[in-house]
Amino acid sequence: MPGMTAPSDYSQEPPRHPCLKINAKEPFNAEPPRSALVSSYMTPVDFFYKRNHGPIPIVDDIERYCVSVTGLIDNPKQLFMKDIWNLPKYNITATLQCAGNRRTAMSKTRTVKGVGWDVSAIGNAVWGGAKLVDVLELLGIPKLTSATSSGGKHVEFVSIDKCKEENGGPYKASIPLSQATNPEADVLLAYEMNGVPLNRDHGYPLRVVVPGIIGARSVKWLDSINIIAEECQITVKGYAVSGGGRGIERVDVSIDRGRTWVEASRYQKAGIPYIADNASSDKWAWVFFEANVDVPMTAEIVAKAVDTAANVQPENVETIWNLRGILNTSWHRVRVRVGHSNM
Ligand SMILES: Nc1nc2c(c(=O)[nH]1)N[C@H]1C(S)=C(S)[C@@H](COP(=O)(O)O)O[C@H]1N2
Ligand SMILES: [Mo]
Repeated sequence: MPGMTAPSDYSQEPPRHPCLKINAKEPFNAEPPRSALVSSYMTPVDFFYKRNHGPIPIVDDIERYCVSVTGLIDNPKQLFMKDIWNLPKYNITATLQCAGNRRTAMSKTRTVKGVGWDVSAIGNAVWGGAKLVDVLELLGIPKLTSATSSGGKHVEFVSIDKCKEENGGPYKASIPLSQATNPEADVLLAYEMNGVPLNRDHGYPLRVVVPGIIGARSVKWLDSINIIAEECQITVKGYAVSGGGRGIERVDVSIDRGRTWVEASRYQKAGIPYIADNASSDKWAWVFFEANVDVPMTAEIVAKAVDTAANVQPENVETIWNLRGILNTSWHRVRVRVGHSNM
């Protein structure tokens, strides 16, 4: 991306206030002492919680920095900072909270996964910037639109940071187009926080602010904005394995809890087609599978395999429950949320 780079290590991180309680060092995740929060209605930038998924990007040329707007839109465009500065400026006071705030307390009931936050992964600030509704109007998408003529129904924000949990990919989040084009929703492309340019931790030079508390949608270091359809194509990958040296005859994947299925492709070794029970296949080894499916914004993906003796995985774990909790061969179910992997 022009003008901004995303380092893959932590050698160029910005300075941070020594009072912050560090919950994870790399990527940097920290919250202020609780007393600092209640001592002012507007949280000072230094004390605002910092929730990162990778190293902080570096702006090397603000003049060249631009955000590309693409996807299901008639006129894709590159937006430079001057285009955004030229739009009417709004100052919106909004509290942002990480969805993982107070997670530590929850983990006392039963172990949970994620950064351990106390009670201060929350902050209130006045965000200054252009309204997303004005930016989209400039690009030909009118106010209060719920679908573009080419079927776009969501606005996806893509950043540039290399995120650990995304295997080095960027942080992304999306909101419905109806929210993005609603002037009352106050969605901002913000360049200021508490009256000063955003600092590096909070998304300099430009971030999205989606008011309404959930911080995860407020993508920092914006790289592109994509207008997307409700459904997204994703690749489902997994393994299937049977006992006794039997091969895998087929694997099916469903996105509607088993009402309809698509057959997945199967493979073991590159360049050699997998044929169950053939000498070219490793009979004692697992078989990988892969299928492309269109999924709605949220879905439960199910996979099941059939072996060469026509054994099929049972649908539910309840029917094969046993005291030792072994041999759970039931259908594998995975819940997904497209374009999302936050908190
Ligand atoms: N590019 C990018 N945007 C991001 C994140 C991130 O790691 N990278 N974290 C998200 C999450 S989970 C939260 S809660 C907020 C945190 O914003 P803050 O660090 O400015 O408080 O930013 C969101 N936007
Ligand atoms: Mo978050």
